Amino acid sequence: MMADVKPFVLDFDRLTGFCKSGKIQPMQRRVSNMASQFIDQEAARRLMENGDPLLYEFYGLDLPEKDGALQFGTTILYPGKVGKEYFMTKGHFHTILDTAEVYYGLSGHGVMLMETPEGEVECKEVHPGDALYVPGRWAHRSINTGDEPLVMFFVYRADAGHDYGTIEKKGYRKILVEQDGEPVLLDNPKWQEA
Ligand code: S6P
Ligand code: ZN
Repeated sequence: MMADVKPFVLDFDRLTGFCKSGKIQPMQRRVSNMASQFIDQEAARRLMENGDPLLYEFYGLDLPEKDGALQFGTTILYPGKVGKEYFMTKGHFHTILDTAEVYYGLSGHGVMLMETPEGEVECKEVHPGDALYVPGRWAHRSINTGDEPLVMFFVYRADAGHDYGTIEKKGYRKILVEQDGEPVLLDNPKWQEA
């Protein structure tokens, strides 16, 4: 199978993150795709009734999920808030838990909120030109704290897989909300031990 993959080039715009030739199309996630993750359920409901805004888009490739292969693409996370909580990605552990990922900031700025199954939490800012290493075992969620799209390139082991269920059930331990115009990390009141 791997032998069938020939070298190829994809033309990601280095500011917008979009594939300029349109050779591949991004996946899209709206408020309704992850409404239960937000703290302010009333704000989420209002947004869904008012156009259900696009939170983010990201590219994935149709490559064999083999441990010798890599998966890569861009994430384009729009600015905005649900209540006081910034627009964010769903977030996930990798199914093969101990598989790492690298993100590279292209434009905009925000943070990557990460946590381990044991409860260690890290929050790292990403600006254009920053390369962020997400070690294996760390769940990762991108959060846009700015007022323009946060665009990042990512690459990870192609067979890593995505465990969304753990985050969907338990939530993240921390949330990032705006207080007096600044991002503040708080305990997630909805977080539950499994
Ligand atoms: C995949 C990588 C990214 C995310 C993308 C969307 O391992 O971390 O491609 O898939 O940023 O986030 P999420 O949490 O909806 O997959
Ligand atoms: Zn990942």
